[in-house]
Amino acid sequence: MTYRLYWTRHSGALGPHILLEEAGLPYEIVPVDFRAGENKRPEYLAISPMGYLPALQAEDGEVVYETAAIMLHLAEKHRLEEHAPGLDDPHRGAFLKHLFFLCASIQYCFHIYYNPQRYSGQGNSEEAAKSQAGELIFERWKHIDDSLQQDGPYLLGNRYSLLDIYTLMMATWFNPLDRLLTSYLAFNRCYELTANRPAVRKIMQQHELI
Ligand SMILES: N[C@@H](CCC(=O)N[C@@H](CS)C(=O)NCC(=O)O)C(=O)O
Repeated sequence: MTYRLYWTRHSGALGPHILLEEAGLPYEIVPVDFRAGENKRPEYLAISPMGYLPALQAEDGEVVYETAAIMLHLAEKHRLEEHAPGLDDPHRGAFLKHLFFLCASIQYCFHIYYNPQRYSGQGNSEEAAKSQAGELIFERWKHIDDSLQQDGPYLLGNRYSLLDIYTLMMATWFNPLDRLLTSYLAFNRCYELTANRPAVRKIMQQHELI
């Protein structure tokens, strides 16, 4: 079974890409250049109706989109308990809390940051929407850093998981990344530990991030 990962460099494809690599699952990359509008072509909309990247397709044709859903789906389907605590695992509640916080409270701000024209509305400037989204992300990152200070070095304490991949992925979208790394030191440690894992380094190189 070979997965197809609909992919573009330095996007939400980074997280699923790292997870596929770390888990040693067979996959192929299908490049879709959203910067060139390829994600709005009918062929791609048939796979991901909002035109969002990434999307994951299994050999039987099943498609999963939404970054967090793809990662959770892969982890559960392939029993990657290291990456996603199972139903009876004492870390399950903390895992879900962090995962939903990352995608529902932070990732959507990145969507505004990178697409301010969709959110600014009449009479409001795109620049204001973008700047407000960037500051919200920065403020909310404190919650990640606080959690890591209380119980680090990873989001589940001593246990590395897909949450750390997800956090690293979103951090690479922050401009400038150094502002997060120098303001939030517990996060800085988690980022370094995660970024130095061989599979993570390999995929970050492929996304031209290092
Ligand atoms: N909630 C979606 C957001 C996906 C998203 O915004 N992807 C960006 C790339 S990182 C994209 O496809 N942008 C093109 C567009 O919005 O038209 C997810 O988590 O997958």
